[in-house]
Amino acid sequence: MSSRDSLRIVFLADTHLGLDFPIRPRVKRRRRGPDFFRNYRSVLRHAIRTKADLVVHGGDLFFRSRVPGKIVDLAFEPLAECVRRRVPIVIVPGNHERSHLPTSLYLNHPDIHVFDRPRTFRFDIAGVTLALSGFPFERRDIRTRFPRVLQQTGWKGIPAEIRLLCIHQAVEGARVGPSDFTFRGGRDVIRMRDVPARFHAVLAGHIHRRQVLTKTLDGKEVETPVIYAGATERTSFAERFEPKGYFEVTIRRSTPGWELGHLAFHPLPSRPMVELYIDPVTAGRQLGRHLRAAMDGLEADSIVRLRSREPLPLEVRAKLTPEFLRAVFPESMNVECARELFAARG
Ligand SMILES: [Mn+2]
Repeated sequence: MSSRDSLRIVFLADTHLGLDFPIRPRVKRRRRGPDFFRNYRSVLRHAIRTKADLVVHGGDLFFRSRVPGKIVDLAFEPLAECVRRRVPIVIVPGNHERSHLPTSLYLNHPDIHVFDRPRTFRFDIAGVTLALSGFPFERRDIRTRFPRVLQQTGWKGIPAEIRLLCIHQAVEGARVGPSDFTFRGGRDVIRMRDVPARFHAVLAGHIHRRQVLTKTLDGKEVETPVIYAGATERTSFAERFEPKGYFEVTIRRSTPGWELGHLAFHPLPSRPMVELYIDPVTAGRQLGRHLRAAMDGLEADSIVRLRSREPLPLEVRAKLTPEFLRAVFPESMNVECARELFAARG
């Protein structure tokens, strides 16, 4: 058997399938649900077309733990297609799944591997041995418990040339949101120095912004980078400036052993997210006209969020019904109201 010089893994995370995807919608309006499925399928199609050695999903496949059977099938059918085309799949259950994936016959396929408990999956890919260790999202004090949970994966007892750790957790130094919040010392945060150097990389979900962490909080370089692919679509306005996509991770032969090679980020399409501020004075006179003027120049498929810097008069708030907004904004847009619009005045 010939032994290869490199392996290529397609790594995605936080697909949040099922979000805004009602099975029997009460009102007909544009939904964001199909955007999430489109990007998810496009990642898996890429993996099949380029004959990736493996697909890793870093968790939050679904947007919550109980999803309708139709959503479960829509999510698992493309995975089944992947394994039919000889691309094995590894999935980490995330927090939105409450650390469990819904049961499905699809998951019985021997090439779909789920970290339903701390464990290690070993692959022989054209003569190269690859071990993926991981565990489902751990809600309780992962900071203290990480070394023990990692030990429970049994990674030390399983020989392999390449080792990856797959998790759905926050790691120190990870940044989120428009104001760059940084995860530091919380109980829900894993320390960089607790990741054993024998792992070539950590493939992580949970943090929706794409980033690669290589240092401890005090600036020391570590051996094992933590790779966040980020979400494949923007799940909230906090992510509105972030590019979305997935990574292609190459691991190559070196002397001695193996090393992390090229990390290619592949962007995925995301519709523009725009915040429109309502002016309480002009809105009080002509709300519809005010909103139409404010949306002038927006892309037709924008996702709009209405905001206000000041409390709105009661008569304006009363007009901001879903029916009113559907009449004012084109069908091609999504519109939502920030909670502050309905907050009590003063
Ligand atoms: Mn998530």
